[in-house]
Amino acid sequence: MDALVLVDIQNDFMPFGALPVADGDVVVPVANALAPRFELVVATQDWHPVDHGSFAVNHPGTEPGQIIELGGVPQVLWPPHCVQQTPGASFHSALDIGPVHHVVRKGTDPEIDSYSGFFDNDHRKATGLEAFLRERGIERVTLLGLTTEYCVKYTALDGAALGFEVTVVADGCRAVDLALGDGERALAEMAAAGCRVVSSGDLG
Ligand code: VGL
Ligand code: ZN
Repeated sequence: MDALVLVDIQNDFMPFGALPVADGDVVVPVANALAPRFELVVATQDWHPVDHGSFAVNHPGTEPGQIIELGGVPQVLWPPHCVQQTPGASFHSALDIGPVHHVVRKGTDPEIDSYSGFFDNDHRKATGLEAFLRERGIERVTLLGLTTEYCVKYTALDGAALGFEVTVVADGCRAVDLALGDGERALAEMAAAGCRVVSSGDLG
C-alpha cells in the first residue's frame, strides 16, 4: 500500500507568508494532481504555540537565522510562523483537502521543534504518523511539500530509517535556502539515505 504525505503546505511558507519560501505555491498544483492517485493521503501541519522555542522573538537578543540549542539539539531560529489557530497555519486555500484522510499536527511542544512528520527533533516523542501508516498496511511513502531541507528532508530520513520505501517528488518541493544550495544538498542527502528522488512526471 502507498501513501502520499503532503508536508506543511501552509500559508506561512508561501511567498506571501511569515516564513516565505520562493515559489512555495508551485507545490500546490503538484499535490492536487497526485493526491487522487493514492490510496491514503496524509497532510502534516506545522502547528506552533505562540511561545514556541523556535521563534527568535522568544529568545531576547537573538535574530532569525541564528542557531541556538533547544531541547538538547541545535535549533535554527525563525520568525513566528504557523501559530495555532492563525490564518498563517492554514493550508493554502488552493490545496485540495478533499483527498486528505488524516492531518498530523507537529511542533506543538514549546520546548522542542518537530521538522519530521514522524518525531520531534530529539527523536523522543512520536507524532503518531508511523502507527497510523502501519495500521493501514502502508509500506511505501511518497512525499512532497515544504520545505525541502527541513520538514521534507527530516520526514524522508525518518521514514527511510523506519523502513518505509520513501519517494520524494522534487518538483513538488521548495526550499528556504538560507544558504544557497541547501535544497539541492538536501535532495542529495535524501537520495544517499536510500530515498528515491523523482519528478512528478515520472510517477506512473
Ligand atoms: C519548516 C522551518 C520551520 C518546514 C517548519 O516546514 O520545513 N521550516 N518550521
Ligand atoms: Zn515551524
